[in-house]
Parts: sequence; structure tokens; C-alpha cells
Amino acid sequence: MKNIIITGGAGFIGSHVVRRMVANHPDLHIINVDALTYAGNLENLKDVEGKSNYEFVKLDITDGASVEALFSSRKIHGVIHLAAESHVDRSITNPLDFVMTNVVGTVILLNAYKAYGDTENGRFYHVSTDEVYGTLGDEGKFTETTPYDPNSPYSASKASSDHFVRAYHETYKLPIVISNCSNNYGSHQFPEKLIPLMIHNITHNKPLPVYGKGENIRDWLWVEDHARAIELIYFKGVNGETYNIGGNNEWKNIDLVHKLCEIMDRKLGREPGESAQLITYVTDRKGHDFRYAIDASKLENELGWTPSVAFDQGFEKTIDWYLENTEWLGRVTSGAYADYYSAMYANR
Ligand code: NAD
Ligand code: TDX
Repeated sequence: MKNIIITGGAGFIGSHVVRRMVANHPDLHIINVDALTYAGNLENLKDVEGKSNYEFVKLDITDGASVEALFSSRKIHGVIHLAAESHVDRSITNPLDFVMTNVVGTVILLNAYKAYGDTENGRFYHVSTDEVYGTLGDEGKFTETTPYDPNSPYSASKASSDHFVRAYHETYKLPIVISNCSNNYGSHQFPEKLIPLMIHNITHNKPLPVYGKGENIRDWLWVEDHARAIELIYFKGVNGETYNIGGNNEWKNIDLVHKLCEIMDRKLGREPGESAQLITYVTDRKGHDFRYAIDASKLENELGWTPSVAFDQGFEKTIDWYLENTEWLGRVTSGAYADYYSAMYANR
């Protein structure tokens, strides 16, 4: 059986990728490598535990000796690398954590794959973000040839890791692919990110902190469509290439929050307009990118991928998941989350 390592498989997107790969590829042995930071949660993977082609290895990718021990213990056919520090606000308060995991951790994995992996037949797939391209004005979209121009410590660390992955292809002929995706929404997302944070706050009648004037724009993609794109690119992408992934679904933050409030009023049996009264404009994020929008035509034309779920449908499903999984939300927002929340929002 071929061994495929998926890093960050206990996180938001990673858990969707692991579930899909385990279910669709019984001929592959999927090894989920995750340090279980605050963002990683094995509860996200209850339905694959015990599957014969699935294994979990708790490991920090910045621990070079442990990474090397894993890669040298058995032949690793390929790697799908999602492990990362992923939250922009945290990167503003603690950039070094982002350098360690996103840059150093990625290079440690590249070295291990280069030394021990099946570089003849397999590949190293690096999952990245559209934020590496910087910010857009009112017009235009990011393509694969848009120059890198990262603005936050998070996006600078992801840009740097993208460059290392590409450099290993050029220098050592390592078989690699990279994808850069827009904002994901869906189940199992840690409630530091806009949508689950707002759902949690609406449910608890807490203020809804909208940064600045709420006019920043994001391009939202259903997480399962991202996971499907990752599966497709892993098997069918061309080595050395980059693929942009996006939902063609732009929303101003404030419009998205209003839409969420309307749906939540209906679902919670509140008066129309009740949840929207919780909206509170707060100090803007430092260096806040104005607009992201992806041109995904390369992926569509070359590999035949298109988003499968209309936003209205995916958004409603997402909200239902959080309302049905209040225990999950309760557990992940207990303890350290409370400290994070007051540090980030108390004086904003
Ligand atoms: P997440 O924060 O939900 O999950 C990250 C996972 O990585 C967690 O399980 C965590 O435990 C693990 N991890 C963190 N540091 C680690 C370390 N040092 N060693 C091992 N494991 C570690 O992130 P996500 O939103 O699922 O994002 C996954 C990937 O996709 C990231 O690389 C991110 O940059 C990229 N991405 C995310 C989005 C998005 O909208 N969330 C969009 C585009 C790209
Ligand atoms: O409380 C909030 N209020 C608010 O107005 C939060 C948490 C966010 N925002 C705004 C900031 C952004 O304009 O909402 C927008 C979305 O914010 P996030 O959910 O933090 O996502 P973003 O910063 O756009 O980055 C996300 O998409 C790209 C992911 O976190 C990254 O990992 C991914 O690479």
C-alpha cells in the first residue's frame, strides 16, 4: 500500500481532505501528521478513526528529528502539506510562530521527502493561500502569474514557504505542486475565523466585531470544493505548476454578516433584525487587505474542476452544522479560547 502523509489533518481543511482521501482511496494508506495545536482537534476525524487505511501520528513538523524518523521508517509516496499557523490576527501578535511552522516546518518536510520519499513516482503538494498575492482594488482577479506581494506576517510566511517549495523543484527536481485558494467556509472551522466566530457570538448574544467599515471583500469557497480540488490536483496536477482555487463568490464582510444575521434570526426564532443589532464596528485589522478574488480558470480548463455548491446552499448547511454541533463549539471555545478572545477583542 502506498503511504501518503497529510499534514494538518486535524485542522479545518485538513480534516475534510483526510475524510475524502480515506473514503475514496482504500488502496492508499493515509497518515495524518498533526501536532494538535489549539486549531487541531481529533474530534474532527471521529468518522475515520478505526478505518484500516488511516493512521494518526502526533508530531510537530518543526521537530526535524521526529520528521526524519517518520520518513525514514517507511517509504512515503507523497505528501499533502496543510499544517500551518493559519490565522492572520494571531500572526500580527506573534509572527515568529508563523515563521517556525509555515517556513521552517515546510523546509524540514521538503528535506525529509527529498531524502527518503518516493520522488520518482510521488509528489509533494503544498497547500497555500491567495493572500500571497497581496490585495486587490475594486477590479481584477489574482491569476497564477500575479506577482507575490504579501502584506501580513501570515501571508509573508506562506509566500516564503511557496518559494521554498518551488525552489526545491528548480534546484533538486523535487516533484511538487502548489495551490493557492481563497477563503473557505464550512463545518469544523475554528471560531477565530469570521463565519464561525459570528455564529458563536450571535448564538450567545455577544457583540459581532466587524473590522473597520466592514467593506473588505473576500471570495468564499465551500470547504468540500477545496478538498475536492486538492484531491484532483494531487493526482492529476502537473509537477512544478501552481493552481489557483476560488469560489467566484465575492462578499463584502458587512453584507455577509447581515446575511448571516438574517438566517440566524429565522433559525433561532428571533424577530427580523434582532441579531443585526449586535453588529459592532471595531478598530480595523493592521494592514487589512482590501479585496481578494481568484481567477480559477486554469484549474477549470486544465483539470475540469468547478465549484459544486451554490453559496446559499453551502452557507445554510454550514450554519446548520454549527447549530447542530453546539457541544463541539462549546468545547473548542472553552479554556484558552476565552483568553485569546479577550486579548484580541477586549480593547478594540
Ligand atoms: P487550521 O488552523 O484550521 O489547521 C491547521 C492544522 O495544522 C491544525 O490541525 C494544527 O494542529 C496543525 N499544525 C499547526 N502547526 C503545526 C506544527 N508545527 N506541526 C504539525 N501540525 C501543526 O488551518 P486551515 O484553515 O485548515 O488551513 C489549512 C491550510 O490551508 C493552511 O496551510 C492554510 O494556510 C491553507 N489555507 C487556508 C484557507 C482558509 O480559508 N482557511 C484558505 C487557503 C489556504
Ligand atoms: O472578528 C472578525 N471581524 C472581521 O471583520 C474577524 C475574525 C474577521 N473579520 C474580517 C477580516 C477579513 O476581512 O473578516 C474577513 C475574514 O477574516 P478571517 O476569517 O480572519 O479570514 P482572512 O483574514 O481573510 O484569512 C482567511 O482566508 C485565507 C484564512 O484565515 C487564511 O488561513 C486563508 O489563507
